Amino acid sequence: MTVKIFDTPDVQDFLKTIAGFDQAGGNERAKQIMHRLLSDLFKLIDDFDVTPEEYWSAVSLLNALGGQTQFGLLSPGLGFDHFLDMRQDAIDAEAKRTGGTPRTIEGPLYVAGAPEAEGFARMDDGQDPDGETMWLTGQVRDVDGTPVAGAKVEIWHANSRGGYSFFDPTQSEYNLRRTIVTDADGRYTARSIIPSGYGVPEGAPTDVVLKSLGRHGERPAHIHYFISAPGHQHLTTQINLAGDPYTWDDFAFATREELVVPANRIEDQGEIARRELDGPFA
Ligand code: MBD
Ligand code: FE
Repeated sequence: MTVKIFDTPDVQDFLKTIAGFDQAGGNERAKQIMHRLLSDLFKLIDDFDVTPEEYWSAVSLLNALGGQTQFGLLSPGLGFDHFLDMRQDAIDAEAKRTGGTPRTIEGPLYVAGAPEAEGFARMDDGQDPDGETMWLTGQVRDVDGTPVAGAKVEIWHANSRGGYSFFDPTQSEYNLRRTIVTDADGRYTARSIIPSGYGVPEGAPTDVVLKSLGRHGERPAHIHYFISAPGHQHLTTQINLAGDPYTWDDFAFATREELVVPANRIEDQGEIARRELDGPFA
């Protein structure tokens, strides 16, 4: 036997009271949003006949997520981050802000305050025994194609085991995190190591949620970017290294066709030696 009480005056009045509708203080937008959120959840409990046991197990899961600061990790897995980007894309399209590299999600692993360099930076600390050297070079251009000198390029990525400094205690501070200011031609170069894909920690609360949906928590190998310059819109994006089995099966839904880039293996021993000696390379 099931009961449905959501539409009763008692429940509807109760929702207004909880959301502070009869109180003078507080914030009007907070009241409206909380009222809608609780209404939707109360209705869900009614519609699905959610049991007290199910409700308290959800509370326990939320506590575990919060206790391990994993709301920010589950969020892209539940598509919120990408949905916010889809909305931002629509806002840009409406304002006729078109062209340029597409945005994609920031993710939960950015850390401010990375070392800053002009034109070139070495990003890795040389401590990853499986780290294979990667040269990363690019040019910041405005939507008309004009190079932007002095643009800030913030780059962060995982190591050969898919771990990020600050979150992976085995890595040194700011390993694989740098801010590079573009040169007179708008160019930047980084020497780093090839990142591996990221996987949500096995058994973590985020993993429990994904498993309950029959989903995995894997991301393809990727490199995060913030690009900023005075007078220009900030860009948050990533590139994906082509050929990863998870390129089109990213648990965080961040892949975009234009952001999948091939990596070319440098075989020429002379060029390898020259790069080792000279660092940046015109
Ligand atoms: C990551 O490295 C990441 O970029 C996202 C979006 C989620 C988890 C780990
Ligand atoms: Fe990432």
